[in-house]
Amino acid sequence: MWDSRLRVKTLLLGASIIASTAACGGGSSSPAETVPPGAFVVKAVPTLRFDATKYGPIAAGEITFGYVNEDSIRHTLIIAKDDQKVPNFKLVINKKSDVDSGPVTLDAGTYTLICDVPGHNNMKATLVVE
Ligand SMILES: [Cu+2]
Repeated sequence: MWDSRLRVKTLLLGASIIASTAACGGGSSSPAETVPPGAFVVKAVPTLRFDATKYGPIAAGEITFGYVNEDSIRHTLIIAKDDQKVPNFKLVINKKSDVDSGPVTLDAGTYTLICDVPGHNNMKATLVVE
């Protein structure tokens, strides 16, 4: 009894060390990454779609995007306006339940969300920022 409880405690301690080590890694491909609080969430869903065709309106300024993979293959998220990619922003989710997130500053306007994986041309959505 005493012995088995000790073993459970040891296991829990080990698990928390692994979790905190993963968090410190900060890699965007870490499976431990979760959507930050307050993030604007976009999901990739079967088959080759975002979870909406139109997002927003959301407020202009710095926006943290969270990208969640509810599909089973690699997807990316980039943002374009007038056929120009918004620089320094790309989220990548490689497999089911993967999450990536990151900030981007957007002025008011109408943007297009795109997955640029070859063959995923269908993954386009409108984002309205105001
Ligand atoms: Cu895709």
